[in-house]
Amino acid sequence: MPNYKLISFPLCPYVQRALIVLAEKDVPFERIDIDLANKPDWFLKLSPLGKVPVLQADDNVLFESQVIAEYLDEVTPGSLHPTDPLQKAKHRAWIEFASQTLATLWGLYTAETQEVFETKRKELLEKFARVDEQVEGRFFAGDNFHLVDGVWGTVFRYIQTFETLGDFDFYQGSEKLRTWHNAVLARQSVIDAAPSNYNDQLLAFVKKRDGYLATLVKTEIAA
Ligand SMILES: N[C@@H](CCC(=O)N[C@@H](CS)C(=O)NCC(=O)O)C(=O)O
Repeated sequence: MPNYKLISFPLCPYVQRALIVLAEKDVPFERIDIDLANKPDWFLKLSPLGKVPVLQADDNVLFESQVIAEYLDEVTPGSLHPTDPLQKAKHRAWIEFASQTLATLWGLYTAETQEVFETKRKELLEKFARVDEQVEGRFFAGDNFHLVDGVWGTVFRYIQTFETLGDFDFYQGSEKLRTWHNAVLARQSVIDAAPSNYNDQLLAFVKKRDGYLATLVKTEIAA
């Protein structure tokens, strides 16, 4: 197996996507965290888009979290994708939908006004209602954990933190979504993909952005 190095940033949901597969597949790797506000030159030379995660496999450089996740899944025994091509394509489609949901979440927690926040919250409700129709069990496709579950885990982690700030009704009372959320967030690979003080770090970030959501963060958070 090649020598793997994952260039990372602690709060990044896309980095978590790669970390979850590395943990699920028990792949040894070295992790290098960088400061995204002050990207090192060596990183900018390596990363065509200037974004994390980047995976170095010996001298080969891979970028884009889903490319990295799929590669790691393919070169290790077993698969976190279904074998049936149609089901696999469906999982990939709902992974892309999770990426779009992450973009909406970014819009929510950086919204400067309550009005923009509400627009983003409504967009999120619509997205969760759409994915709710697809969920078939404890996990996305029943009892087995797949790549798609890990990716949605990075969405649920934000929801878990934001739910401490108010009743935003993200899942509109859906038992199915709540069960899926709980099952994914209880998975060891998903737990270990974020720092243990993730909640505080995310709230500190929200405070620093000083948008509408920051007004709901009551306590002083040490960054
Ligand atoms: N589509 C990319 C998104 C990665 C991404 O947006 N990473 C963020 C951190 S979470 C980043 O590196 N941002 C730095 C920048 O845009 O300058 C992927 O899936 O890998």
